[in-house]
Amino acid sequence: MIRFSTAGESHGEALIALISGLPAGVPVDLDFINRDLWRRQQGYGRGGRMKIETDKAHILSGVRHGKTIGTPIAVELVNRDWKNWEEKLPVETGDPARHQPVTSPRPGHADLAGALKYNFPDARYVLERASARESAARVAAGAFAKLFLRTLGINVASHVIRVGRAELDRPAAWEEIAALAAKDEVVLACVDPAAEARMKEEVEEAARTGDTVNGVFEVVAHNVPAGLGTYANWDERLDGLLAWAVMSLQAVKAVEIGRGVTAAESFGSKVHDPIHYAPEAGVRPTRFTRPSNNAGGIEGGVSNGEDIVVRGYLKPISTLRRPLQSVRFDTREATSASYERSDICVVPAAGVAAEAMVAITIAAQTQQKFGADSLLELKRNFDSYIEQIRSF
Ligand code: EPS
Repeated sequence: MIRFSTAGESHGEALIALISGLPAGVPVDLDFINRDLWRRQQGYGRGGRMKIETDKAHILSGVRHGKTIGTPIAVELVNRDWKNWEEKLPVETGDPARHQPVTSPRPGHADLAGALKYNFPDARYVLERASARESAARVAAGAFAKLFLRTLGINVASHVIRVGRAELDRPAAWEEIAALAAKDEVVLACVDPAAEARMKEEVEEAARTGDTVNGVFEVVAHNVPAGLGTYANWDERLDGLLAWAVMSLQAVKAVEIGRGVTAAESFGSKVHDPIHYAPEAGVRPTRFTRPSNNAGGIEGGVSNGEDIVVRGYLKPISTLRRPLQSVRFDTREATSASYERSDICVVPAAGVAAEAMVAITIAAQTQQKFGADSLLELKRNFDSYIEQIRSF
């Protein structure tokens, strides 16, 4: 069973990712992991923190001689900003005069709800863990899931389809989306330059007006075989698992599978993907083909062999340079919400974090279905199942 968790505060010494359950023998490419960490830091509209950090994976366990050994993998990501916070946020009591409380909660952030819940007199400890900085650790764990999936020919990529009012107004091919990950400069991770320019204008407007803007990313998992997840039980449906995984990311307020949203306003004849049959074998295992993929690769909670398409809708970042109204925790007086620094737009970065969540979910389902201790054993199980689908 693949499991993962993270630990760490945004301005603490380090973030930790812990992932277990991967089979032994998966080749570990450190450059690939660091590349994903770099990608998560990019994008037009990222804040000042990204100039401080250069996220790099320091693998502490579970990998020896370049391969997984079937034991828990611990990865450390050092926070370079820690040197500016050692006295403000020490593990020991430290000097209270040097602590840095956050006493006016930001609307939209976890500040107020978290302070009420944990009985904190200020929101410092809340935002330290609620911050999207935590998603760096998810990306490290997700990179391991991707490396595992790659050995089976399964790849996961993302792109941005909306920033504010600007949207990508044409379909994107898998090859275009996958190619974005190789680019050395990330603007807004959109496959269409004209749409990307319009998206950039939205970020520029938000920057000018002390505001924030986000949008919608789309994650695509390519070459996932039919048969992951099941309709047998509510908590085993692949769409439900993916929705949970992506919704758990900071700032995501809605998740859509395929054309889930517009399907609700359409007739069935315009939504469901007809089933065709191609007698000659193609590159994919199944000879059943679909001229469209409105279902986003999942029917009845089960992958159907088409690309899995998951969209995440992000609320705008809640830390505003022109802050909204708030209330001081100590005096209850009306005041402006706290502002230290912030991002203006994080849609491309959130897309990379969502790739990690989708990869981990699909890797977990793969390990569950083809369950094995070594990659050799898993591949044997996987290949024999693919053969079964091929000859169905
Ligand atoms: C983030 C680091 C944070 C923020 C952002 C995500 O750094 P800092 O708080 O030091 O500026 O840039 O966090 C938020 C958007 C948030 O609302 O907390 C990162 O590494 O992604």
